[in-house]
Amino acid sequence: MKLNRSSRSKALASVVLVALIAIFLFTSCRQDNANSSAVSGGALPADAAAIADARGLTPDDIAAALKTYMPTGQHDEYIMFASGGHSGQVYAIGLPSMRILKQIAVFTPEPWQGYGYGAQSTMELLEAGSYNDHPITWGDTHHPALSETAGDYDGQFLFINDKANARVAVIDLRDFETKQIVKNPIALNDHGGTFVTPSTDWIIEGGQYAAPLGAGYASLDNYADEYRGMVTIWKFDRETGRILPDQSFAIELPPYWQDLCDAGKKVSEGWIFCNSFNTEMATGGVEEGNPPFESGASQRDMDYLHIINLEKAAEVAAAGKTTEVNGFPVISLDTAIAEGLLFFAPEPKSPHGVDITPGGEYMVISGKLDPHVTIYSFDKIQQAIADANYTPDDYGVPVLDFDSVVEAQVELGLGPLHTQFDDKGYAYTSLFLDSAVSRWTLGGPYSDLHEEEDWALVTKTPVHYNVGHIAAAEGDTVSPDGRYLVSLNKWAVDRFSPVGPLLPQNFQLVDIGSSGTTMPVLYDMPIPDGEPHYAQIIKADKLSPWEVYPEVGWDPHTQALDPNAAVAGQERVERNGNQVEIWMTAVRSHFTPEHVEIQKGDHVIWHITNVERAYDATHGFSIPVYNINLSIEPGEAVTFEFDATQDGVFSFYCTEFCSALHLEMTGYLLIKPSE
Ligand code: CUK
Ligand code: CUA
Repeated sequence: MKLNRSSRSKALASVVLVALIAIFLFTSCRQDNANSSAVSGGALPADAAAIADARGLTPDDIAAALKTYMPTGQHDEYIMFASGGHSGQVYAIGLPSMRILKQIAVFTPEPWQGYGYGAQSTMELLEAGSYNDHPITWGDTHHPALSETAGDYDGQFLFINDKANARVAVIDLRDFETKQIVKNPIALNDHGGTFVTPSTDWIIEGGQYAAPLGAGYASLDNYADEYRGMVTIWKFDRETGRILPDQSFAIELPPYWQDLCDAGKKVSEGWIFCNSFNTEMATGGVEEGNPPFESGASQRDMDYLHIINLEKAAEVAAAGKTTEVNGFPVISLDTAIAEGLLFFAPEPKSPHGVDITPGGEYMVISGKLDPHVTIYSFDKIQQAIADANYTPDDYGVPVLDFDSVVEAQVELGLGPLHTQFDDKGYAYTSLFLDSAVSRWTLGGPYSDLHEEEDWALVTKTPVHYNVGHIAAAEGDTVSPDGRYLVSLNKWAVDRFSPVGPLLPQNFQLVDIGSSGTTMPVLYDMPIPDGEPHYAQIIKADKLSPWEVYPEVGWDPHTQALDPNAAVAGQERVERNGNQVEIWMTAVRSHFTPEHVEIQKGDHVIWHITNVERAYDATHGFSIPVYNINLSIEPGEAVTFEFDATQDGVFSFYCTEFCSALHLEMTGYLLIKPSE
C-alpha cells in the first residue's frame, strides 16, 4: 500500500534532511580528518533534498538510510549468524548494512562451496550425520550458538542443531566451514539446541517431541510409560575443535515436550534451564475424534520449567551412574531424581523460550497463550530447593512452589516468545500475535541502568510480521552491547515486491541505541530461504578468519597439512591395477596435468591443490556427469574419489571466474571404453 504524503510532511522532510546532512557532515569531518576534503568539499549531491522529496522519504526514512548505508570498502561493525531453517544452512550477515556475506553449508549439500559434491572430507562429514547408514541430505537449523569464553562470544566456533533429525554441527570460524556433524544417538528430533555453557565445555541439545529413547517403536497407547523426553549434553574440545561423543551424555526426562534451553551464567553457571509444553501428554489423533495437538497440548494452565544441575549431572555421568541407550550413556529419570539434579517449576501458559539475564540472576519465560513474561529468580529457586519447598509430579520430579520462585511477571502483549537483553537494563521480548518487539525494564541489579520503574513495559515497536526470535548485539552474553536488534519475522506479506505464493521471510533491523520509547525499525531484509529461527550477533572485530589457508597443501577438515596433497612440480598420474591416483595442481589459469586418460571401470582417487597465495584466488573444479564440483580456496588441498562407470570425453573446468583466461582453465578426462 502506498501512503499519500502531504506536501507539508514533504517540506518537513526536506528541512530535517538538510539538518541531518549538516549533522552527518559535521561528525564525519571530525571523525575523519585525513579524508576531510572528500566530505567537507561538498561531495554530497546538492539535490539530495530533491531526491528525498521525489521518493517521498520521511525524516525517519532518511535517518534510517544514513544509519545503515555502508559506503563501498567499509566493513560492518557486527556479524550476525542466522540459522537458515529448513535450508539446513547458516547465514553470515553484516550489521547494520544487512548485507549477506556468506551462506555456510551445514546439513545440506551446497555446490558453490563444493560441499557434498565429491570432496571426500565433506562427503564423510555429511555421512557422519546419517542414521543407521541411511543418508540425510537436509536439516532444519534452528539455534546457532557462538562459542564463549567467560560468558562472552570469543569468535572461534559456531554450533547449530538440526531439529528435523536431531543433529548438531560444529563450524570453525577460522574458515567459516562445517567440521563435524554428530547424530543424536537416542532421539530422532530435537529442538532445544544449541546452547553453550559460558566456557563452551558443554553444548546443550534439548529434545522436543517425545518418543521412545533410542528411536525404537512403541504404541502411542503406552505414551506415558514408554515415550520419553531428553536433553543431551555434548562435551566440546576446543583444542581439536570437535564434540567428543565418548565424553558426552544425556538425561532422560518425562515425555513432556522440552522446547528451548539456555545455560546459566555467572551466578547460575553450572545449571541449565529448559522450558516445556504438552505436560498434558496429549497424543493427538484428530482423525479418531481426539482433540488435535494444538488444543490437547494446551489444556493446562502450567507446564514445567526444567531446572537441571549440570555440574552434578556431569559428575553423575562421570561416575558411570548411567544406563546405555544405543551405546550412549543416559542418566535415567530415577537417577536424576535420586541424585537431586532435576527440578521443575510451573510456567504459564504454553511456554516458549527461556532466556537468562546477563548476570545469570533471572530466567525469563514467555507463555505463548499468556500476555506475560514470567521472571524466575535463581536465588529463590536455590532457596526453594534448600527448603524442599516442592511436591512431586507424576514421575516423581520435585515441582517447586510457583510463588516462591517467581520474581516478577510483566504484561507485554499477545504471544510473547523470545527475550534478549541490552546494556541499559532493558529486556526485549518478541510478541508473535501482536507482531511487535517489546522493550521492558529489568529490576534487581539492573535497576540503576534505566530511569523507568522496574519490571515494566516501556514501549513496543511494530514489526512485519509474526516475529519469532529476536537477536540483539552480543545479546546472549554476560555483557550485551545494545545498539542493534534484529527481528526475525516469519511472514513478509506486503513488505517486498510479490514473487508468487512462496514469500521470503523478513529480517528487520531495529535501532535499540536510545533509551526510553525510541526504538525505530531501520531496514527490511528479505531472506529467500528456509525459515530462520534464531541468530546471534557478534562484534566483527572478535572474528579473525584466515585470508588464505596457512600453508599450501592444507586440509581444512583436519586444519593441518595434508600429507598426500599434490605438490607443484610433482603432479602425476599413477596406476596400480585398476586404481588410478592423480595429483593435480591449480593456479591461474591452468590445471596440471590437463590430460587424464583412464579406462572405464577404473577406481579414481584424485588430489588437487590450489597453490595460490593470493587473497580470493579460489578455483573450482567440475567433471560432467559424475556430479563432482569442488571449491578449492588458496592453499587448500582436496581429495575426491569415484568409479569411472561412464566412458567418453569429459571436459573438466574451473567453475570460479578466476582470471581473464578462466575459460581456458580446463582439461580433458578421457575415459576409454572397457575392452
Ligand atoms: S523456535 Cu523458532 S520461533 Cu525453533 Cu527457537 Cu521460537
Ligand atoms: Cu580457476 Cu577459473
